[in-house]
Amino acid sequence: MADLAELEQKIIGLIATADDLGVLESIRIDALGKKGEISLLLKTLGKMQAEERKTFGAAVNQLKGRINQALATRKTALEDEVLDKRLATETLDVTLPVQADPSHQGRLHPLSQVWEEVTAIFADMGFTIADGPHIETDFYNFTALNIPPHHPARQEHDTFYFAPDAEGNRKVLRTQTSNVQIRTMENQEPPIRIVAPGRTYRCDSDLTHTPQFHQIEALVIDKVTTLGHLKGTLEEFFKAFFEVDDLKIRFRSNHFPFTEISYEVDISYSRVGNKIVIGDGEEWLEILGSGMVHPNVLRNCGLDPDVYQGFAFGMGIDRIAMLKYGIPDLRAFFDADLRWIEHYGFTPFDIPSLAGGLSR
Ligand code: 2NM
Repeated sequence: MADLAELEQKIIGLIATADDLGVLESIRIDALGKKGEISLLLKTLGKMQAEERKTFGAAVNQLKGRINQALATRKTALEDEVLDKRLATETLDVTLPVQADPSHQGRLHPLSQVWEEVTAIFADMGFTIADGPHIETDFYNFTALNIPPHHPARQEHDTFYFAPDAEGNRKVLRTQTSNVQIRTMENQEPPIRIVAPGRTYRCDSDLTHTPQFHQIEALVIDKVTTLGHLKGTLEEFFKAFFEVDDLKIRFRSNHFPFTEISYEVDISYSRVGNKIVIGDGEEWLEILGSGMVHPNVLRNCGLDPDVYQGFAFGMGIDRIAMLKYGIPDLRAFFDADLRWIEHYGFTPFDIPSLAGGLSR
């Protein structure tokens, strides 16, 4: 019995000074493991007299209980120490600014944003988005649009020409997106309601022109299509695009080979300081060309002008992007300057829609 007290003192002493969980576990194995000191004591019970076995067995079992208790207490204490140490080193400063998620760092180019905005508006009005080739034959870029060979209007287009083929035909980089309208009229029975946004090309480069630019052209063909439809469409479009309730539009007579009657369209704005504010105002800004599709164009596409008529218009996406977002220099669009994109760009997760808001 004296041995038991001594053994208890030794083991409890070891447990009290164990300073990590690994050491504590080896103390447990040495005492209570299969070949541990307590287990060996229990194995001696078999050789004892019944009376002795009873008292000694009970004493060893109680000792075992106390050792288990001491082990559990020390284990909890050591685990708390480990946790405290972690909490002390792993600090989190909640006053630091939130780091931007990398997926939110990219920016949409303002042209891409405006492209999405205009297509969202026209799609909402019931237009289909159409596209076509950028490298085009002379017929689709000029002749079908009522601009015959040697017509002076061809010179105004500053066309990029490819080298002539074996038959002497020269393809061109399209100077406007009207080739899409021509191809649509050839291939699709009216009613037609399409917009064709896309890249266009002219050999011209200065403060307000780049050799590659962007246009959106619209075409509506039906049995009854009027100037009233054109005016209503444009008024709705500009109010939606510039996100204003008040806006006036003005039609000025003009001439295009592909429309008869033809108009240039202005929208109203006012000057606040040196800023242009689109909306109600006394000043006028030229914004697009439009008209009723010329009967010759309809005929060139196999449509009978006595049955069908329609309107078309075209405008520069680059220009309306500059106007809406106050971007002063067109050439910056093509510079790929990251600082510029960060300033003028849009987050790709704000998808423009009439219901959800265009530019927010
Ligand atoms: C403009 C201005 C006015 C136009 C005409 C056609 C077609 F194919 F129907 F004849 N497409 N686009 C048009 C009319 C384009 O851009 C300033």
